[in-house]
Amino acid sequence: MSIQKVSTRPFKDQRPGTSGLRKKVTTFQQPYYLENFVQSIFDVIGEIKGKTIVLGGDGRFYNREALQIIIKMAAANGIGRTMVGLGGILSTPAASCVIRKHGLLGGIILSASHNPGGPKGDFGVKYNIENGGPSPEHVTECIYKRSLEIDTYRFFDAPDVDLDQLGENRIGEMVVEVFDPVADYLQLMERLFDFDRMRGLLSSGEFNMVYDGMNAVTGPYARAIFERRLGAPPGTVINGDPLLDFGGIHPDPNLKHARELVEIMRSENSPDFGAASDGDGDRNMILGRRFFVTPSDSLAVLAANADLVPGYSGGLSGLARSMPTSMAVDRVAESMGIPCYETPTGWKFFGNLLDAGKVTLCGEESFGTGSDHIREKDGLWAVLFWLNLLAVKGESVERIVQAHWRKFGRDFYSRHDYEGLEADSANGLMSHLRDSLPGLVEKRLGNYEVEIADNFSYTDPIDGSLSTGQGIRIIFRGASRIVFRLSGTGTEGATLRVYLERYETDLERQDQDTQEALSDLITIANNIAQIRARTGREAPSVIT
Ligand code: G16
Repeated sequence: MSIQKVSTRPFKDQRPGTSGLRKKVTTFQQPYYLENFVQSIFDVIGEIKGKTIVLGGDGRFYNREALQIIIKMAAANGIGRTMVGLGGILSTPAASCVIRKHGLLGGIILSASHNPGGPKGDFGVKYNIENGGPSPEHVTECIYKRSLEIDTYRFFDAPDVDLDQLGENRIGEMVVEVFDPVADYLQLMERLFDFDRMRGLLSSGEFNMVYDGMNAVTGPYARAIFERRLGAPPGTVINGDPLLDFGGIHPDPNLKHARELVEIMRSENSPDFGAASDGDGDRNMILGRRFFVTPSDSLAVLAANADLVPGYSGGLSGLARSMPTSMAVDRVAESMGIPCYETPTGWKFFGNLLDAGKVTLCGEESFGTGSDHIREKDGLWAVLFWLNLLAVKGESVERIVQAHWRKFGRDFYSRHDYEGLEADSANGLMSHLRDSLPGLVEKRLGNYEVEIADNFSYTDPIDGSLSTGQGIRIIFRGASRIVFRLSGTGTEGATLRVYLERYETDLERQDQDTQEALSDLITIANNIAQIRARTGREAPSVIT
């Protein structure tokens, strides 16, 4: 066993995106690729000697191999203790929970989130800092800069650690602790939610639920929580074993990819409540019987009813949403007399607000919801929040949402994704939009009058940092909007996201079909962005 210093050369493509470095598995398998990025992390995060970090991933292909490499690099870099989830499993929210609970230096999470897995799928590495949240931009920028100049990495040449046995191992001076990745997280959930009440609901015989783990990381957590702790019958959790390729499922909990769950919830005898989470467990989708709750509505409903849940009954300090998320939650904040912050896309932008105690709940249209309990969005937390509400209110998911619309108005909302576009045409479309902005203000487009047309920028209220170019906003009078931005998480070509929102207070018109309600805005979006002409696409690849 010995420490080696290995000579290497930089790769030029290791700039972290919206959520860490995400690339094809085959890219990560190139010699030194993973090593360079991990060494770049260790090189820039400050004093690491003797400190503790947590490691784990969503169980996808290359998870175990990457963990063994990172463990040995951690030992060679002087880390004192590395905690690794049993079987290499650790959900993103659980990683955040463990970092905070044990006061760790940080953690490395291996996941490409909702992107497909397997030998031809995607892989990813993300570094979370001591507050449990994703590295802020200035840290990811340092990691990237370091990755451009790196010429050596450190590696401890030692046998692999057995990741399937709980307990302590040693590599050189470093202790490797293989720990139960569910325990701390479950304890935190027990503090926030009324487990007795939820248990009562699930054992009443009058209520049933189904949870889809999408063969990804949340299966073991969901079985422990819903089936063992809350007494739901075995089989409540479907696709509950983390598999290397997620069993061929694209682990993105939306209406297209969570097909099995969606079919169950549309069937004649559907359960009362359905939910799913993504590859690494930070996203959530909420369904009632033949009823889909948009993530934007979900955030607004949770905020409006937070006083019914023990962890939030003391009140909310503020709310936050990412810019493309619907404005439904803004109205809840207004009615409560608390602030609502609008941040760029990316959970890292909530970090400072949460740390400063300015925000209690926050969320994004991209199926992410969370609170100040950790510094990541949290899929199972959102499902438990809903379950707790259902147990207290004794009403169906649909009724709860419809009552919300009656009180606050409804934000018809949809996202149209054009995936796998040629980067040049996607960039051309965005630059055409940027050029068109000045001419759009005050213009009438069909029945809509443009109030604001800009490229969103954000000044962090806590540290004053400025983030520009965060998406094109066309805001119409009467609180309807179209937003355009390019995805920061894809690994193939470019993905254009078009976010459409129309606010409706007329009760008679709140029952329309969403796409129909948005049809005028869809036409306007196509026209101003010249989507067909510039991308050659007749229709979006995914509509959520
Ligand atoms: C990541 C971030 C989210 C963000 C999403 C946006 O999600 O953590 O905060 O909303 O990306 O993705 P895109 O840039 O493709 O629109 P995840 O679940 O992939 O970590």
